[in-house]
Amino acid sequence: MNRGRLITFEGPEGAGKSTQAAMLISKLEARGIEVIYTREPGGTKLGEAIRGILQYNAAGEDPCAESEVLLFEASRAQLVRNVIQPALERGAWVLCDRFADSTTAYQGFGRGFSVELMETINRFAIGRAVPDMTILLDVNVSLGMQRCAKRQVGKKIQYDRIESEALEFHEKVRQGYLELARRFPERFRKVDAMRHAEPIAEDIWKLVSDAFLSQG
Ligand code: T5A
Repeated sequence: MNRGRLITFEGPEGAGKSTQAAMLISKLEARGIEVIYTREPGGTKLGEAIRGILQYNAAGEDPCAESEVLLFEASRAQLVRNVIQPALERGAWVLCDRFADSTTAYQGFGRGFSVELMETINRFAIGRAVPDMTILLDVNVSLGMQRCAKRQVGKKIQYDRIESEALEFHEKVRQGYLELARRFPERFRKVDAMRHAEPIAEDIWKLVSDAFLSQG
């Protein structure tokens, strides 16, 4: 049995990661491929509980910046061991909505922790689950935020703890992602996400099918 593929979606807020992951899943499933979709933080019972703490202060107090890093990593370690690694080993493909690069971009470039330290902690959390491809959906901060705001029209839900950070923070995150794409060209594929969903999905399909499905 061949190992499956791990494809991660990254990008700033409102980049369209969930939308594009769903579109890619339909295309892969139409080819008879077993696909597991999951997200970070979350994807396991423990991870979803951590998500509540990180996004909506479920514990009743803000995590300090160091705790924030470790909580994201705890969610990640659990997701890798209980969901991602077993799926890859049985040959399934895993599409993960955010993964380790989110910590490097948000807590490293955004919060200002050492990028090397974030990468070291990421390696501890992910073990062998290194993504085969990371699709960076690049969107400028104002457009991404407009999309998030539009999605919330008529709903009670407000911006979560990290979405509520200043625009400068989100700009550092975006620039951090672009830097990661330059540093790791073998894994990252940058896609212009400031377009309609359909042409973005076509570009992603070409990248994925050329890389993994064209060998026959
Ligand atoms: N975080 C996460 C860290 O700080 N460190 C970490 O290590 C990790 C893992 C997670 C938060 O945690 C932070 C980052 C985040 O702040 P989340 O709720 O999972 O929070 O939020 P996001 O991952 O940012 O996901 P979003 O739901 O905000 O955005 P998506 O998934 O990128 O976008 P999507 O597909 O939901 O689309 C947003 C809206 O835009 C529309 C959609 O219909 C939707 O309404 N849309 C488009 N509109 C126009 N054109 C397009 N091309 C569109 N594509 C989608």
